[in-house]
Amino acid sequence: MRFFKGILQKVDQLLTGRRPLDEELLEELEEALVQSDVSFRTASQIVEKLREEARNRRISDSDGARTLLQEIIAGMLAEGNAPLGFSPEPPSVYLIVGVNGTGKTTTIAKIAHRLKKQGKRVLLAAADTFRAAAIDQLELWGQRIGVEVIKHRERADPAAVVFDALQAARARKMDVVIADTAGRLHTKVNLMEELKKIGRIVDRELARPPDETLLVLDATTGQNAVSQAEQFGKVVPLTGIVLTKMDGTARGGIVITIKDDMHIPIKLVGVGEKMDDLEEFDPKAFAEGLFA
Ligand SMILES: Nc1nc2c(ncn2[C@@H]2O[C@H](COP(=O)(O)OP(=O)(O)O)[C@@H](O)[C@H]2O)c(=O)[nH]1
Ligand SMILES: [Mg+2]
Repeated sequence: MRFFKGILQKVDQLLTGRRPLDEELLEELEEALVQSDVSFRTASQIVEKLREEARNRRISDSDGARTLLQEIIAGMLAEGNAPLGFSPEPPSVYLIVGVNGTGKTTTIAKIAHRLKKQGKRVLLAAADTFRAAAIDQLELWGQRIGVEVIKHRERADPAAVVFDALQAARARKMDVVIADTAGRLHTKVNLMEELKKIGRIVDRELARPPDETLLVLDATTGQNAVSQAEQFGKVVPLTGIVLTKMDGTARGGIVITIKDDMHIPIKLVGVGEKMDDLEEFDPKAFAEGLFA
C-alpha cells in the first residue's frame, strides 16, 4: 500500500525525532489528526486511548507512541471489515452510488476488471441515464476491459436498465451485475427516490437487496464526505465505502472518521485513474503506512 505513505503527514512529523510523550505532544497530536481530516470527536477518542494505553504499558516517548497509535487506528479500522460479498445465488448485484465526480464509473470499471481477472462473468448496467456521455463512458470502459454493458437511451428510467441487466444476467448466467447510477446531489429528494426504486427492482427480481450498495467517496473532499455518507445512508442501506483518489491526498484522516462515525466498512480504495488502481482495504497495512 505504497500510496498510503505519509497521508497523515502532520502526525508523522510530530512523531519523528525522539521526544517525550507528554500532555503537550498529546495535544499536538490531536490537533494534527484534526488537520488531517479526522473529526474532533474521533481525534479526541484516539488521543484518549493513546494516553490510557501509554500509561498502562509505560510508554513514554514518541517512538512508542507511533507504534501504539498505529495499533489503535488499525483496531478502529478493522472492526466489521469484510471483502466484497457474493450471493450463493448468482447474479450478485452491486449498486454503486455517490455524488458526481467522486469516481463511480471509474470504480465500476476497476471492480469489473478485478472480478474478471478472478474468472467471474461480469455485466455492467448503465443506470446513469442522466447524460449520454455517462453511458458512453461506461461503454468505453466495458470495451477496454472486455465486459458487456446493458444500456438504454439517455433519460431512460434507471430502474428499467437495472431490470434489463438482471434479466440478461440470468439468461447468460453472469456472476455479478454492477450498476452505475447518476451522480446526484445528496440534497435532491427526487433523485434519491430514484435510487430507492432501483433497490426495489433488485428486491423484487432477486428477492433480496443488492449484495453490495457501495458509496463512492472522494478522499480529497474531507469532511464533506462524511455528510455525503450520512445523506446517502438515509436513503439506501450502505454496505460499504469505496474511497477514491487516495493517491491525491495527504489528509487521509477522513478514512478513520468515516469508519468511526458511520460504522460502514471501507472495502476498496482507489489510488489512480487506471483500471488496476484499486486496492482492497487492509486496515493493518493502512495504519502502518500512515506514518511509516
Ligand atoms: N487520481 C485519481 N483519480 C480518480 C480516481 N478515481 C476516479 N478518478 C478520476 O475522477 C474523475 C471522475 O471519475 P468518474 O468515474 O467519471 O466519476 P463519477 O462521476 O462518480 O462517475 C475522472 O477524471 C477519474 O479519472 C482515483 O482513485 N484517483
Ligand atoms: Mg459516472
